[in-house]
Amino acid sequence: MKLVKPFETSFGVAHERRILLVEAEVDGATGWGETVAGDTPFYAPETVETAWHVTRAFIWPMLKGREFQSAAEVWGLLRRIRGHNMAKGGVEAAVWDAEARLKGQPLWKLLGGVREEIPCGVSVGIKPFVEELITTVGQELEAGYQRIKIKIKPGWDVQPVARLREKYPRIRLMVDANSAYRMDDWETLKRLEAYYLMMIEQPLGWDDLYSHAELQKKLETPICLDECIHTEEQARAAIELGACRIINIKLGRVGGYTPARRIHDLCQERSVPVWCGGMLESGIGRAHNIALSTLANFSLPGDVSASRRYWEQDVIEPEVEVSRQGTIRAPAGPGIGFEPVRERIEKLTVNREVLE
Ligand code: OSB
Ligand code: MG
Repeated sequence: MKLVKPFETSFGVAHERRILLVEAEVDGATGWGETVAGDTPFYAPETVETAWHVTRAFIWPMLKGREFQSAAEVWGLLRRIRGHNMAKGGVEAAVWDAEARLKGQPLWKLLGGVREEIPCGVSVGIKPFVEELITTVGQELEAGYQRIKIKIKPGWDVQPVARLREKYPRIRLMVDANSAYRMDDWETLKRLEAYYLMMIEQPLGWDDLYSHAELQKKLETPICLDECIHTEEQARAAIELGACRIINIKLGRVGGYTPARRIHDLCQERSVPVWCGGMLESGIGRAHNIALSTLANFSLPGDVSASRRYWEQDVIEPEVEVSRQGTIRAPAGPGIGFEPVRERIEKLTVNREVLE
């Protein structure tokens, strides 16, 4: 799927997304999931190809013909597979959708969600000029979004943040570095504190909790971890070490709803707020992110936003829309509550494998 506009982060530019969708047949019901691995291993270790391989060669044989009572058991059935969370998460989410459809219930309710409306923010990519950033942010605020996150990297940090703050003194503003800095850069990050950011997301190494704990001691601004939190154990370690004060939960990065809910509950016990991150998902992954965001401790606006920000035409109906107040209403229909449009998906499909 071609993005309506390119999205630049510290690790690269995306013009389009190759998206791996999973359709799971469970007791005659069909559920859909999205495996959020990217084309490159530059955000996380998995790629579309590794996820495809692990799904067909390891995940499928462990689930094929297995009897289980609930999608909540899938994570446990896959425990022999180490890592490959995105591959697991795509399949697990599809089984959850199928279970909710079998029960005629919205997935978010089945998961224990409590929020009828989720607060939305946007993630704004790196731009060639500050003027363009300011225009884009102005449009997002006009659309109602409650929080602005901008991507930063060395050379695109203090200046764009300062200019944005000058223009919009009162907005909820944060930055995401996607691991572009080293501990030696801490003084640059310290300078960002003059602009009262809500948080600084993943400034240091993708798997480096220790350095984040050291950095958090030097900063007043909360650090939020994204890349570092790929398991419940890492989440616990991050909280105990003081490596962050906020956690971004992504279904794919942690391996599905079971680990996502455990991390959510752990954070809730420790009074660590969480929010739902995005991976430039199609409508299917987006619908799952909405379901996850209804859990009680998703108290901060996340990166889940309207379909039209990404796609000319999404693969679900209705498309995801955001209210003038910057919220998305949790859907009333069964399962993910949005219908995948088969003809549109077929048209976009370049490779398919049926496992049976
Ligand atoms: O770090 O949150 C991230 C996109 C791709 C990979 C990593 C990230 C992102 C985003 C975009 O920030 C979130 C979205 O709008 O879906
Ligand atoms: Mg991030």
